Amino acid sequence: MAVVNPQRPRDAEEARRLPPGQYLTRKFPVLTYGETPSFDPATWDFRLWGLVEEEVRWSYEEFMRLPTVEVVSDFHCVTRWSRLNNRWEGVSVREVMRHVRLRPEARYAMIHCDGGYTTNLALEVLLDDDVLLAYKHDGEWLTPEHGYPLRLVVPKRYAWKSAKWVRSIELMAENRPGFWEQHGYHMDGDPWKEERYSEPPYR
Ligand SMILES: Nc1nc2c(c(=O)[nH]1)N[C@H]1C(S)=C(S)[C@@H](COP(=O)(O)O)O[C@H]1N2
Ligand SMILES: [Mo]
Repeated sequence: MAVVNPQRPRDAEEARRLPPGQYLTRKFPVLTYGETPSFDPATWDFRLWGLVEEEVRWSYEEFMRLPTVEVVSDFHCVTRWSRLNNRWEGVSVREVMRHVRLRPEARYAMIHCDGGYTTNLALEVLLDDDVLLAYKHDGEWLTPEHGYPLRLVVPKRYAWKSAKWVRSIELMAENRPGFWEQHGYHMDGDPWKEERYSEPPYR
């Protein structure tokens, strides 16, 4: 009898989509450093700030009126599991960024989350067309552990860059390390280049 190992690609297509050093999971593991923050729609807001001509702030109700997109993408955690074909629904980061005029020096972004988690991204990575602020996954509202009410999804980077419980994006001139990047994870984190860790002193 053939034994199916769920961690191995089923076919050539899955094998092609698995970055080096990764195995497959068919489940949806939760990976959080710390507690799941609570959410109050009355006080929640989402902000774009830093190197922008004028800051923008949306209430939860306002944010949910922005046009929606759906993106199917693969999710690669640096701890080596990958989950293929995630159907994310939310607002494209390109759409959100249309509402601000960037200062010419803006080249990087810091993502700020409830609970204090941060992660940094180059602006060109953040503005890729498959990057979104998601509130649904595979047709269901995100559960609190997976980032409800709003998480970033950056398919072309390791999943620690896909920040959960996002509250703001800060535009910056210089690159600065976020939470895991300060603890030795790579500043860019491209899974196809296996950019898992950087050399000390991590900046
Ligand atoms: N705010 C916040 N976002 C986070 C994390 C976290 O600890 N806090 N963990 C990251 C890591 S390491 C991974 S692999 C993914 C996991 O997302 P999931 O728990 O929805 O699978 O979320 C990322 N986003
Ligand atoms: Mo991760």
